[in-house]
Amino acid sequence: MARVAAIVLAMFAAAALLVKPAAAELTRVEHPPKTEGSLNILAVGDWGRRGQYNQTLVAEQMGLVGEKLDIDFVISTGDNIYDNGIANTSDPLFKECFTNIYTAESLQTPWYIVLGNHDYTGNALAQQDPAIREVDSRYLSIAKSFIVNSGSPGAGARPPAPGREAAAEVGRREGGAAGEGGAERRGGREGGRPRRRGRE
Ligand SMILES: *[C@@H]1O[C@H](CO)[C@@H](O)[C@H](O)[C@H]1NC(C)=O
Ligand SMILES: CC(=O)N[C@H]1CO[C@H](CO)[C@@H](O)[C@@H]1O
Repeated sequence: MARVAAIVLAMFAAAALLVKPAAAELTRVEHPPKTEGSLNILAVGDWGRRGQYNQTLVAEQMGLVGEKLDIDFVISTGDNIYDNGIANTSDPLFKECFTNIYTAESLQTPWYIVLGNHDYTGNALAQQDPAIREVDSRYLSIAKSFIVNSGSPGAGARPPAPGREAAAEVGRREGGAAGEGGAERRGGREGGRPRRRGRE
C-alpha cells in the first residue's frame, strides 16, 4: 500500500512539475470570489451569429440563469464570431454578435474569452486588442491562453477554504496558425489538432 501511495505521489509530483513552469508563463488576471468565498460562472462557446442559430434564445436563458446564480463572470471557449471572426475592432459584426445579443443585466459582467478556429480565420488580434474593450468593456480576450485566478482573496473577500481555490484556467482549445501554444505546452489537451466538425 505504502509503495503504491509513494508511486502515486511521485506521479502527482511529476505532473505538477510539468504543469508549473508553463503556468507561470501565462498571463494571469485576478478575479476574487464573493465575500463568502463562492464563485458562480457561466460557460458558453460556438455562439451563433447575429442572434441566429438560436443565439438570442440561448442568450435569454443565460440571462435568467445568470441572475438566479448571481454569476461572477462568463467564460467563452471560442468560436465567438462566425464565420471568420472580426476584421478589425470597429467591425459591426462584433456588436451584432455580442453587445446587442447578451443584453441581460446578469451578463453585464466580465467575459473571459478565448478564441476558436472561426475567430482565428478572421483577425484574431482584433479580438485581443484593448481597443475592443472601448466598444464593449466586458470583452476580456486578454491573450491566447490565460489564467483567471479566483483563488486569492481580494478586497473584501475572505480567504477561500482549502480546496476552494478555483483557479479557472481558460486555455485556447484550438491549434492553428496563430498559436504559440500555451495549451500544448501544458500537456496538449487537444494535441494542437483542430476539432473535427462541420461549419458549426
Ligand atoms: C473594419 O471592417 C469592416 C468589416 O469588414 C469594414 O467595413 C471596415 O471598413 C473596416 N474598418 C477599417 C478601419 O479598416
Ligand atoms: C426556436 C428557434 O428559433 N429555433 C431555431 C434554432 O435554429 C435552427 C437553425 O439552426 C432553426 O431551424 C430553428 O428554428
